[in-house]
Amino acid sequence: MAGAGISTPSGIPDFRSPGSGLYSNLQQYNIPYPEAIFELEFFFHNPKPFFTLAKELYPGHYRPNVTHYFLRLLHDKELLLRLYTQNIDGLERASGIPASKLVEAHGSFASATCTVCRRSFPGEDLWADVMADRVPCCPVCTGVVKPDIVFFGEPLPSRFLLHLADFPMADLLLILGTSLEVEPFASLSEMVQKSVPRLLINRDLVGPFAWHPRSRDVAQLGDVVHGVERLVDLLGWTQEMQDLIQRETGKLDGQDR
Ligand code: CNA
Repeated sequence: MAGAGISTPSGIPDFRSPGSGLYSNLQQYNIPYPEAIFELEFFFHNPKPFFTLAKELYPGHYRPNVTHYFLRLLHDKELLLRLYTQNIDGLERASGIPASKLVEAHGSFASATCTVCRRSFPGEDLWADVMADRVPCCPVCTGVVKPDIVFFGEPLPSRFLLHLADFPMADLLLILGTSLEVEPFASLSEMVQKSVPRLLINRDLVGPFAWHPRSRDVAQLGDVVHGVERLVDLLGWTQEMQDLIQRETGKLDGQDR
C-alpha cells in the first residue's frame, strides 16, 4: 500500500502542506480551500485549478525514485502480488510496473471521461489542451472531459474490488508513505490475516500501527528512501537496485531527448 509520501522524494509535494509548490500555483485561481480541487461541484463551476494540477502531474514531469524502483524490483522477482496506491502521479507505471499489477485506487491521468456523454478517451488525447492551459472538451458533445481521477463522493475504480481476493492471499504487507487517513483505502491495512507481518515505512506512526498494533507489526520510522534502502541492503539487493535504476533512468533520459 502506498501514498503521497513515496513521491515526495520525486519532488511532488503533499497537496495539503500550506505554501507548497502546487498550492502556491493554484492560489492565482482563488480556490476556496484545497480540497475543492477534487470536488465535482467546484469543478463544474471552475475546472481550471484542477487542470493546472493535471498539467503539473501529467506523465513525464516527475520521475520515479528509489521507492518506486524497489516496488518494481519486487515485481521483477515475482514477489509483488499487487500494488495498491493512492497516488495519481503515475510514477508506479513510469517505474515499469505493469498496469495489471496496479490498483490505482484514486484513479489516474491515463484515461479520461466526458462529464456529459460519458465517452472515454485515452489520457494522451487531452495532453495538448492541458499543456496549452485549455480545458479539454469532448469532440462529440463539447462537454468538459475530466481525467479519471476519483473526486470526493465518486466511486473508486472497479479494480479496487481486487482487494477482496488479494489481501487474504498476501504473506507480507508493505505500507509506504501514507497517513492511512483516507477511507476506504486505509482499512485495507486490516484485511491481511492476523498472522501476516505488516511493515510500515513512513515518517510517522500511523493508523493501526499507532492505535492497535499487531504482534508481528514492524515500523521503520523516518525518511521513506532511507527505510527502503535499509531494507534493500538487508535483502542483499543493493547492486541489483542500482543496476535497475541506472537502466531505467537511461530509458527516461532517452525519452526526454
Ligand atoms: P498524506 O495524507 O499526505 O500522508 C503522507 C504520509 O507520508 C504522511 O504520514 C507523511 O509523514 C509521510 N511522508 C511524506 N513524505 C515522506 C518521506 N519522504 N518519507 C517518509 N514519509 C513521508 O497522503 P496519503 O497518500 O496517505 O493521503 C491520501 C491522499 C493524498 C490521496 O487521495 C492522494 O491522491 C493524495 N495525494 C497524492 C499525491 C501524489 O499522487 N503524489 C500527492 C499528494 C497527495
